[in-house]
Amino acid sequence: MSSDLGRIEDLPTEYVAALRENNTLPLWPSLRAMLPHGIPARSTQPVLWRYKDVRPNLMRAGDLAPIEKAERRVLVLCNPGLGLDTMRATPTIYIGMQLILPGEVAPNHRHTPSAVRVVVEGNGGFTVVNGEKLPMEKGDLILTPPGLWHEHGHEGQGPVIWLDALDLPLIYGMEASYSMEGPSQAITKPIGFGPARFGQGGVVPYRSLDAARERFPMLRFPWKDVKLALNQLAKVTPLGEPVQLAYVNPETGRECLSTLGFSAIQLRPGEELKFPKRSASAVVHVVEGAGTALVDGVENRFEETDTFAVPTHSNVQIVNASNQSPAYLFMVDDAPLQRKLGIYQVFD
Ligand code: GTQ
Repeated sequence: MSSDLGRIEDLPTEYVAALRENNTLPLWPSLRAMLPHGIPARSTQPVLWRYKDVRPNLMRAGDLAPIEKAERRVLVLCNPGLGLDTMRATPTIYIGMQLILPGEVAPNHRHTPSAVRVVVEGNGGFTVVNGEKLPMEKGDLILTPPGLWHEHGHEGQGPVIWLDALDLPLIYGMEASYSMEGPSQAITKPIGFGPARFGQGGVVPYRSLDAARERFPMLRFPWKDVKLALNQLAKVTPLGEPVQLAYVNPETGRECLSTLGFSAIQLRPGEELKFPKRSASAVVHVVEGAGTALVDGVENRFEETDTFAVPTHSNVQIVNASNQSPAYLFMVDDAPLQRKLGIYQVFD
């Protein structure tokens, strides 16, 4: 196995200077760094963001950053292994915590990155996507796919906070990230439009079989339905096997967005789950319950509404701290992108 392919310092100085002069670089001294044997080079740390640390600073942003000036009032969860200025929780996944206060409006825009929201706390928030008003209740997943207009509002009391997940590092890295602003949308669809048509597993509106496929038939996945489905699945899943549901496009049965994937996990009371090692990176948000996550030997004790990063190719074990109640997790990963690239791997 060749690991010593020579160092740049061993080359004649005037040769290296001549290469630089011509905007070129010799591959061989860096080949192994770019193509390491067996496992990728990884800088992502299995970091835990505690909600009790993030929330007070987010509330302070409520005073410091008026919504009219901020457009989106967000604290970005940054992975220290990837640098605190590059807005990455993992190499492909951006995570933000967004605060909206009663009566505020986060104005209408659309952009090339894909985004989703998972509601963390508060009542009365809503997002309008493509003329559909989507109520935001704790644990709900709301999609704002690439290019679709979206704006947020709040018609309740107290703060509303949600987690934003975007493929921004990827799209920005491609130099393909941009947005457009527009006037507030007219609401053109009845409330509950998506779940009323596509919210029941196994059945879809008859006429959708003949119609051209909608790219995004479900924009809101209510947590109460997903939790019920997890509770049903838990009853028939052998212990030791993850109780995990993928959020899919109900018309295709495949992932609902092309880059990022979403799933919900139930940890049964006292359950210790070992996940198979995977090539995808992920971020896990704790919807309900508490426990311990052991990620590549780093132990993180998590509480409800905490969030942690899972690097590619890492060993993951998650334990429910309670012997009485289930715990519920939401996971976002870049597996859909990796599947499309033909590089997705599960190492059982
Ligand atoms: O709410 O549309 O965290 O455009 C980052 C970019 C949220 C949003 C973010 C965004 C949004």
